[in-house]
Amino acid sequence: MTLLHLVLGDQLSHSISALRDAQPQEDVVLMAEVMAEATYVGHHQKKIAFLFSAMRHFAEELRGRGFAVRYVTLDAPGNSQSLRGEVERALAETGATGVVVTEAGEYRLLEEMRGWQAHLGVPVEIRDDDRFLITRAGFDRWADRRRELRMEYFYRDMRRHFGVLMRGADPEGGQWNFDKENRKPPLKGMAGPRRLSWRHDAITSEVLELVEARFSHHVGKLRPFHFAVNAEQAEAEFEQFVTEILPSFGDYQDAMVAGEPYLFHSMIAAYLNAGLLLPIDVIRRAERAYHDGAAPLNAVEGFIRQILGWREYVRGIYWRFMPDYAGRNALEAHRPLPALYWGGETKMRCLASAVQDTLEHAYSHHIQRLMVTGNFALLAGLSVDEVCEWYLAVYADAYEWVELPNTLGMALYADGGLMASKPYAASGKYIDRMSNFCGGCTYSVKDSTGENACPFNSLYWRFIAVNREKFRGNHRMANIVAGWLRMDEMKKQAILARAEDCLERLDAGTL
Ligand code: DLZ
Repeated sequence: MTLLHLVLGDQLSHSISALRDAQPQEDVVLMAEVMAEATYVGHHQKKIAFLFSAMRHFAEELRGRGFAVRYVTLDAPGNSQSLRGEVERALAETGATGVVVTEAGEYRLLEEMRGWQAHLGVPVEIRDDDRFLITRAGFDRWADRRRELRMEYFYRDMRRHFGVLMRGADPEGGQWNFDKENRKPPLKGMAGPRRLSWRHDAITSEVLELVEARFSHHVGKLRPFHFAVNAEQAEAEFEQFVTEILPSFGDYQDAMVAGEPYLFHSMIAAYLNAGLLLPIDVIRRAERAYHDGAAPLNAVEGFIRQILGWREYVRGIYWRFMPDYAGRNALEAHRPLPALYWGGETKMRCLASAVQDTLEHAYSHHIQRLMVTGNFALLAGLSVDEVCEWYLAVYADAYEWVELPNTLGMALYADGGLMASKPYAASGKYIDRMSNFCGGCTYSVKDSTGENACPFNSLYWRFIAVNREKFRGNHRMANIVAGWLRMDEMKKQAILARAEDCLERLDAGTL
């Protein structure tokens, strides 16, 4: 009895549950490049190239392990251009009598998969994605017991459960988190180390040509293309991070430097989220670096928190609150996404730099995402739907399960505080402290009013003024709202006038 084992583009792990009991002699593994997945948002060209090349390399590895792989390239004759269509064709052409698949990472696709059995007329087994360290049901059990779903408490429970960075019942170093040590501004002239870069083999070269031919109208720059495209390369990049970069990661986690998109960040999110690396492996490797004395605790703990804490937590939030979550817009933000997010001109150096990095690399690090592009979208009241779609499209690591809570919940506060205890709103002062952007900017970060004032400053106060009733019950916002209410009336009017001027210029593409 032949079974069809479907492996999706972000399920490139040999331990994936869909392959758990696949029989190389009898079964068929199906992988398919389809327009439905490549265009449900306008993915960055590099993201498509990375995924197609990694999929093709993974298929080769499976063949090397003796599997019969039916790999459908985008241009293959007869490609129906949808996953269901490819499953249907494969069933008809291989005589397989059932389908096995690991649950999709996105709600829209999992919902679709749930209808496959009825449509296809054969059993479709949908298995848990056990690459994550907590199941969806496990997260729900954790959440059911709580009034507030704060990441910090989830993370502590995960540390205890997996015994990561623990000394008996206590956290290593006597503290759960070392954030206070992890907020150093960049040093003058600071630059990140040179990263590994990979030669294109025949598979990658062919994929780059395909993407050039079919997706050149998509956002971003395709070349130079330097992503790892298989597990071995991804592991080598991670090993470079652990040995050369991790020691500085903690201190400068929140620092931003113009022209330095990576600084001391690991850049492994795209590999983790596509399955080339497994979370438990990278957590254990980082922990070992601490115990070997190769990296300090503040760096290792900060790194592990991102993976054992944030990554698992946002996935739990996503599945617990979808599909309602995607429609939330607590602050009623509806302004159309301005052209500058797609590379349009702006004199704001921080935004221009974060967007430029994004378009060039399909990457920018978390503090640029949260405190520059995200913070600006929050303050300017940009449409939640459009901002979420932008983040989903432009980053090579973005799938809705991770993008939506991070953008809608964390950056835009559109879930009304379900994830964050207060909005991540900041004026230009924060950006000035944590970056070297403001020195070379047209706008003056010291000013809130007048034509040269940094737009972040007036927009920040406008954001507080407009939403003050909504923040009334939030004790963490009380002082800020009080600060606005206490401000001299003339000054308030001048700030609001400058904010309106900024918004008009934003819409006109002249900010
Ligand atoms: C992101 C993506 C792209 C661009 N293309 C494909 C594809 O052609 N075939 C495929 O199986 N998966 C692709 N993916 C990843 C899927 O969109 C991803 O599996 C779902 O969004 C669920 O996370």
